Amino acid sequence: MDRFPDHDPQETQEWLDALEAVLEQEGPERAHYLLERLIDKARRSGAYLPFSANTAYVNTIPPAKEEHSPGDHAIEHRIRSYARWNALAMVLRANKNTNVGGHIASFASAATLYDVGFNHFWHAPSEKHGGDLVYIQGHSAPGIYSRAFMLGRLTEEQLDHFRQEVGGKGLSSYPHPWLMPDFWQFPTVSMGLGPLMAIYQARFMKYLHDRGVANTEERKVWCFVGDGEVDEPESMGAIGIAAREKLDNLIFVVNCNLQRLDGPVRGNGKIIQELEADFRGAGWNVIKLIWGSYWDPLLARDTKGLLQKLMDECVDGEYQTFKSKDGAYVRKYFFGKYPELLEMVANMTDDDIWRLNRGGHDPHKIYAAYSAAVKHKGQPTVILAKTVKGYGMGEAGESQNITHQQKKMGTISLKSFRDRFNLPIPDDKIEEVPYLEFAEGSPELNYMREHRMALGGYLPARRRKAEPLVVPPLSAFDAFLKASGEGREVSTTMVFVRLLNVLVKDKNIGKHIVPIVPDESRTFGMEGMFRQLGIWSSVGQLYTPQDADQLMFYKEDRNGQILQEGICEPGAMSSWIAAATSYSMHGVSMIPFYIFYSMFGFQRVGDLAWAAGDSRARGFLLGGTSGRTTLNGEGLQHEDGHSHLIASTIPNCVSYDPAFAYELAVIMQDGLRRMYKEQEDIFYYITLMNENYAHPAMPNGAEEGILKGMYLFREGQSDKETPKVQLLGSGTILREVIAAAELLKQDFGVASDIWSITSFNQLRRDGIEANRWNLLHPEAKPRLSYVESCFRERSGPVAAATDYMKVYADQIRAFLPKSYLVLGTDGFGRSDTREALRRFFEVDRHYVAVAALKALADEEMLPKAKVTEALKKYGINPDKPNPVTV
Ligand SMILES: Cc1ncc(C[n+]2csc(CCOP(=O)(O)OP(=O)(O)O)c2C)c(N)n1
Ligand SMILES: [Mg+2]
Repeated sequence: MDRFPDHDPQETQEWLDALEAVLEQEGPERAHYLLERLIDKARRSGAYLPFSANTAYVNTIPPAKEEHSPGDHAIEHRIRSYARWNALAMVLRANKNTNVGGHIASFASAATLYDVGFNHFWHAPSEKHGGDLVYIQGHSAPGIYSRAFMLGRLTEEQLDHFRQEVGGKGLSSYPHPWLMPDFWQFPTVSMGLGPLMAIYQARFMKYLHDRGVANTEERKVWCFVGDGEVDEPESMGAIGIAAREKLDNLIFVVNCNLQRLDGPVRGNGKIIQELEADFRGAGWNVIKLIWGSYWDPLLARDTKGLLQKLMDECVDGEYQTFKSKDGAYVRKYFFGKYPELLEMVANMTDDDIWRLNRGGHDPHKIYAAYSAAVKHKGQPTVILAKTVKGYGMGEAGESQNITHQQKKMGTISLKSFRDRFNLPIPDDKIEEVPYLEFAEGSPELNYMREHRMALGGYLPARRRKAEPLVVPPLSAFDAFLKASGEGREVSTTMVFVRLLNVLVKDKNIGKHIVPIVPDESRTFGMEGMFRQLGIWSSVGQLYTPQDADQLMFYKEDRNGQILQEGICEPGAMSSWIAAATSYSMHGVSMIPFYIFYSMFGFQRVGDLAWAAGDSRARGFLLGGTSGRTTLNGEGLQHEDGHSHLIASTIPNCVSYDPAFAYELAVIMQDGLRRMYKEQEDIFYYITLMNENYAHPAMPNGAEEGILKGMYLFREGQSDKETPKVQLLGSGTILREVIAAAELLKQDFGVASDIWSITSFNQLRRDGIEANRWNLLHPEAKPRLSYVESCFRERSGPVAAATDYMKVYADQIRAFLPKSYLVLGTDGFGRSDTREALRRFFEVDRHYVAVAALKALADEEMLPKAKVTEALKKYGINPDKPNPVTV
């Protein structure tokens, strides 16, 4: 208000009195209406009134409007105190001997926020309710274990093995479904991914409901976010979509403890005010939960608004410092700023002042905020809860900059923590930091259990499997196993779209298919699906599409099947994760196919792909327009020569680079079988190309090799005199390899066995497995890797070419007994025709032929002069610069 000098205080008072009268007699809604009308009138009359997204620095819900918690607060306080202690104890005990780390201060600030949720709000899946989904802040994991321990869900031994997982009895450092598949649902510790995934989870639940796949109506997604974590663009980047989609099934709780790892979050500002403006501006329902109940009487007496003014003026850096001191300090440096306020607290002791609590530590206020949030309709809600980092840790960390990583507490601090929370631990036991439990039959244990049973059971808990789906046999794709026929040239992308068409029509799994596109449908030739399947929209289609008169018009529909994400790969990936974990979250398997420019896949959203692996996601990722030389024209930023390498870093990601229609059909069918019938926790990355060519029929018995990663595509005819080479190729470059075999035969009388390599990644994994076994069983008959078994009875050296970096094909070198020459596309891409690019990157048929001859010469099966002859014959300049460096 200081921005505007008050030129006429009497007039001001008249307006304020009028407003007060409306508030008293007609209520806040009427007052709101009148104010909006006044602002509207002023603007229409030409006045410039800049928008302010902020409200005063007080709780959004006034005391009179608070819904009262039905809980027993004394019992809840004891439960929470034990939970705090055990969380602290497990971190201290784990670090006494092993130094494995862990966090105390984060949960200490959030304990009450979780406790109220567990006791009163969060449903587990049951017959009555599908279950709420809670994204827990990664660093608060000890507190969640602590509660589970008190409920008998975890043992003391497990707590003692916090962060010591290798023996099998431990607890993971953070929420990881991969490591604790019956417990954790969401990997949240990579800051920013939790909030992003939660938004798309909430949206996907609306999708499932609209399509009649699952009833998700009463279910909520709760997402706990750190106030430091909101710095991540991923945390805030999708809040607009949550509002646009009216995700009233979504509740964010931002734990505003004013600190992050190194220090204050907004020392010079106010994080709650900043976030209020961001979220309100984006269209969210914002509930500020700043002050605890002890402030209510003071605020009620603040008729002149002076306390309010002081609250507004004080910055977060100061608020933090206050809580690292004591009541006397707060009296002097907070209330002391204005004599009237000093007077206001004159009859309060320093202890009374210290007890003035923050909203996020007040179970009554939290209950009121949660209850308002779950009832709110038409908008997502964010609760901005002010807390104290390291609450209760006293000198060992309360509100101190070092607190985030504090994992040691001396005896004095432990004793004062014990006293503060009234914990039954004798002095002579305090240094052992014993775990605390409520006895069987105690009111506290009964209370905890009863409240959880009333809400359907324990949380967190993760469902491992859903009903298996009936997946189509390979024969359903018969048409793809035959030759495409003369003149029928198509790309593998087209083949994929056709396969998808077969799948969406399948009577068993058609409904479960979720096509996901980030504004690239036309790039991949999928626009036909707009009309056929519809693009899901929660409001249907409110306009006549421009192309309404066309066969394949842009159809949005409440029952639409396609998720059109716009230009947002992280969002599309989050939708894919939601669909790919639907078997666990919703008990119904969905089959997502997310197709994207391969360059904007793993490289762009790699951390989400990692989280997908941790989440045990099941689904298909399709890297479209892949290959460094196959997407001609687009250039350096678009031409991908390494996505397979990144894919290979994720242990449960199975990746393929197929060349032909039948390969793709076999891979997809087996993927469906493994993920949705056998329910293996794996996901697929398949690259697709946009080069058109004819597709041959599947060689007899190729299925097994296609899936393992290689099979003999064509055997070279040779007698004993003819030198022979083994040629390997993958993706479209296989066709260059096939052409090279012709050249070798015609020009040099060399025979070639041609192998189609569907996955160097899978071949390497298999080889490593065999080698490992041999290492550990030195005297047993050695196991052969699949690569070795393929080449065991084959003669001649080996040469490989792919449209990826050389290291991709190089991965199998260790399993090849013979000399091995690898071609690949290292270096930045650029735009040109495919022919020119393949020449430039040295992966065209001529280079393959030269490489084959060189491999033969290295084995002394040909004179070296033959290689020189080939270089000349094919017009290759040996002094051409290396494409990596130009
Ligand atoms: C992407 C990412 N970057 C950095 C970290 C390391 N890190 C873990 S916690 C933390 C500070 C968190 O502060 P805040 O979000 O405020 O949570 P609090 O513990 O205060 O509740 C940081 C930087 C991480 N886990 N993920
Ligand atoms: Mg914080």
